[in-house]
Amino acid sequence: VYSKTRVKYPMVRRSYLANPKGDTRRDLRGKEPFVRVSWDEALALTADAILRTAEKYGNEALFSSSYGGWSHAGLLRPQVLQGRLFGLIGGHSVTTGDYSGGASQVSLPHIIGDMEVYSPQTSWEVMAEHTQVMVWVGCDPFKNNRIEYTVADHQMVPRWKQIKERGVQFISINPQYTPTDEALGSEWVKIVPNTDTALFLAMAYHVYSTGKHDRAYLDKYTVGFDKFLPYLLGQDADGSPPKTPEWAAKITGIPAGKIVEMANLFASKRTQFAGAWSLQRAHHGEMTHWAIINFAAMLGKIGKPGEGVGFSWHYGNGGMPQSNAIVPVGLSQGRNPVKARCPASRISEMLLNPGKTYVRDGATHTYPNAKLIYNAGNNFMSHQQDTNELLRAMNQQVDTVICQDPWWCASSRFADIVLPATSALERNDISYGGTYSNDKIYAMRQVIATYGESLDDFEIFRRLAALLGVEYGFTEGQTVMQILENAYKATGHKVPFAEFWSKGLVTMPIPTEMRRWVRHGDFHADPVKNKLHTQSGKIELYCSQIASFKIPDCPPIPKYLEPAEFLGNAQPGQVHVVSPHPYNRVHSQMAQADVRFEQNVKGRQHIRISVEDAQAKGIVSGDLVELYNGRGRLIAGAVVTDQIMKGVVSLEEGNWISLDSKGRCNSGAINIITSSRASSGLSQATTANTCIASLKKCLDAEGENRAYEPPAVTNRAGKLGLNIGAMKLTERAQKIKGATLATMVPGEK
Ligand SMILES: Nc1nc2c(c(=O)[nH]1)N[C@H]1C(S)=C(S)[C@@H](COP(=O)(O)OP(=O)(O)OC[C@H]3O[C@@H](n4cnc5c(=O)[nH]c(N)nc54)[C@H](O)[C@@H]3O)O[C@H]1N2
Ligand SMILES: Nc1nc2c(c(=O)[nH]1)N[C@H]1C(S)=C(S)[C@@H](COP(=O)(O)OP(=O)(O)OC[C@H]3O[C@@H](n4cnc5c(=O)[nH]c(N)nc54)[C@H](O)[C@@H]3O)O[C@H]1N2
Ligand SMILES: [Mo]
Repeated sequence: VYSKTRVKYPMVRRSYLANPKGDTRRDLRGKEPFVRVSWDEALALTADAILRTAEKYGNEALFSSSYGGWSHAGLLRPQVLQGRLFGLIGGHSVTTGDYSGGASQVSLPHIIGDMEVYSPQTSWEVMAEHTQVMVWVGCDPFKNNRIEYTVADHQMVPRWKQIKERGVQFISINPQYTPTDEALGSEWVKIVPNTDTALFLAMAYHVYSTGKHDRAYLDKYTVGFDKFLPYLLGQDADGSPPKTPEWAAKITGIPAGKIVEMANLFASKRTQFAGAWSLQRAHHGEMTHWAIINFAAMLGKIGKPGEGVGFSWHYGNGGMPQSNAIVPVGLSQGRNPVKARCPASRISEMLLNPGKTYVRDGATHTYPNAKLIYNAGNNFMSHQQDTNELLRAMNQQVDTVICQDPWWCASSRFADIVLPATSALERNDISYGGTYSNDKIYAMRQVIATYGESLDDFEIFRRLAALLGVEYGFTEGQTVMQILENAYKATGHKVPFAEFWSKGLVTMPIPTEMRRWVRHGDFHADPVKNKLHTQSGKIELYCSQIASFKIPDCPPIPKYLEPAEFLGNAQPGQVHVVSPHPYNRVHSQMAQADVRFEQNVKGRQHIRISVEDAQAKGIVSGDLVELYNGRGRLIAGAVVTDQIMKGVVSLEEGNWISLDSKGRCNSGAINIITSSRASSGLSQATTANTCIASLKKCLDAEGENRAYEPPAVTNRAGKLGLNIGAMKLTERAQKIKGATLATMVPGEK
């Protein structure tokens, strides 16, 4: 919180400040110095830019990149407050879906009636009692559960250890050996990235051809096996070969004998498949979870105690029993009158193609003509794939970029107006935990004074609302403490608010029956009474709804479709780059903090490289390496290890950006080289894990990594000269809101 990378005062990029309505020299974003301004000036400039954009192009041209909300685990999340403000002034274009589970959140509701990626898992006690084999497919709970969307409570760690002590066998299918595997002693099965679908198809082929599939289960709980089977057997109209273990061995790199051995083991033991989200952040990412579901269904496992499929074991302490208690809810985002949506990871495509139509989940949409980006609590310059493409798109299309963040993160640095927010330690809020157990409510009390001139997100948006004449609609006359108290009281918790606030924590009991809870258990017990929310009410091994969409790159059964780039079509010597979420941080947050020295190599993000690749390229641990492809180049620090397979490197996502004179990112930010290709026309999700690059030792770095230094700040030449009164902000806001003000609250000034 006291890092030199804090934004101390409101800041405006020099050329933007000099001429906000004219040529702002967009090409200098991220390059030229910032100028300190007062809050009054910064907010007037912001309000004016919002209004000018809406006046000229309509409210659709205001784009919120504030997707997700990993910034702050309280009730007053910046992106929610932002949505609330913009809703009151006629709305803005927003993102739809997310990066995390972007493919499966669209496909799985059609297939198994639920997104699954954000759903509670079978409770620990059931797992401990029933499970014999636990299969991690890319899944790494000991890393990914270190954080969560609310407050992580780490209750899973001792519980997994207990499960291990009961003799459960752990198998990890992953190009690298993970912290989970180390903790639980998993057997490591190395797989070529992006080929898991082929593995599960081959195991399905094997159990079918040896008669180990559960015909009665398929009849009772699924539809479409008759349409899936011909594909498995090589009798599909697509002319593809039978999905034999030998076929899959060539694709996955797993020997056919091992595929057969695993299929037999899973068929004969009570087995739970834990699929990561990483699997579906890939080209044709919709296919992988589906293939796992079809295989588990053929073995008759889904819905049985300790068996089946789960796609959220690594998230929200998956496995914690649920309290089902009411959790506190903050201010609502209200209604957004603008209907334009951009799939979360398609920002560059949207900017480069205003007005273009696209399909998602069977419906046709149009990209808005986005001219202003408002970013709060979100680091889109670091999280969006293909940074160079994004920079080109912003240069071409975006007049104003506003970033509201406590730090000089990648997005602040490339913004025109930077509004410094306080950090979570500098204000009051409430949170709860965990995402699935919901068994605690926390008081997030302010513990330090606000830093510099930074303001709480609530206060920044309240002041903007006041300038735009919608303050009452925004606050509804409440202070922050009143909002928090009301939210707490609405949970009905018996501990009074004052006592909760001073204690800091209250707990909620877990009902006994929830300790026996089994994912899909109700459906298994009675598939007629407890139908799934699919069209057929059953598990769809073939999905007629998806078939009806007729999407060329998303078939109605899970097929192995070769990724556009992977080891199977790479040039000799190239590597597949996976970009897992960081062990020591949440995405880009704290990338600048001292904790980075625990893992950084020569001040850069560390990259895991196999012993074989390192030897072939003359790289040793501690060397700088360059990773490059047609999209970009970056420099990272080598960690040579036998815990990653040959041909694959692993570079955690979330570094800030520092470009050298050759355009190389000198801090190792992965998205300089990733592709913005969509998974398919079904979900339009990110494919961050589908990335091929060349690797070499780097001997010509141009100096230290400067990504974690604050940018240059210069004094202004002369006065800003904004006559705020003359800007008539409130009057103009009334006009863009239109004549029918459904959002107007009586008494509003
Ligand atoms: N510590 C920490 N935890 C986090 C986060 C964080 O930033 N830090 N972020 C949170 C968020 S927002 C999300 S979305 C989740 C992400 O959760 P996930 O997407 O499940 O996790 P990742 O960390 O991206 O990747 C996990 C593993 O996937 C493997 N992998 C990559 N590609 C493949 C493949 O093709 N096949 C197989 N079998 N394995 C593959 C990687 O080697 C890695 O070990 O994590 C959450 N948890
Ligand atoms: N290559 C690759 N790219 C990826 C992924 C991947 O696996 N590989 N994963 C993707 C996924 S799943 C996700 S979820 C995204 C994550 O992308 P983001 O959600 O953008 O990630 P964060 O770095 O957590 O960004 C949060 C920002 O909020 C700021 N912040 C913190 N507290 C506050 C606050 O109180 N107020 C305000 N206003 N700001 C605050 C932080 O400084 C930070 O800049 O990345 C995606 N990008
Ligand atoms: Mo995510």
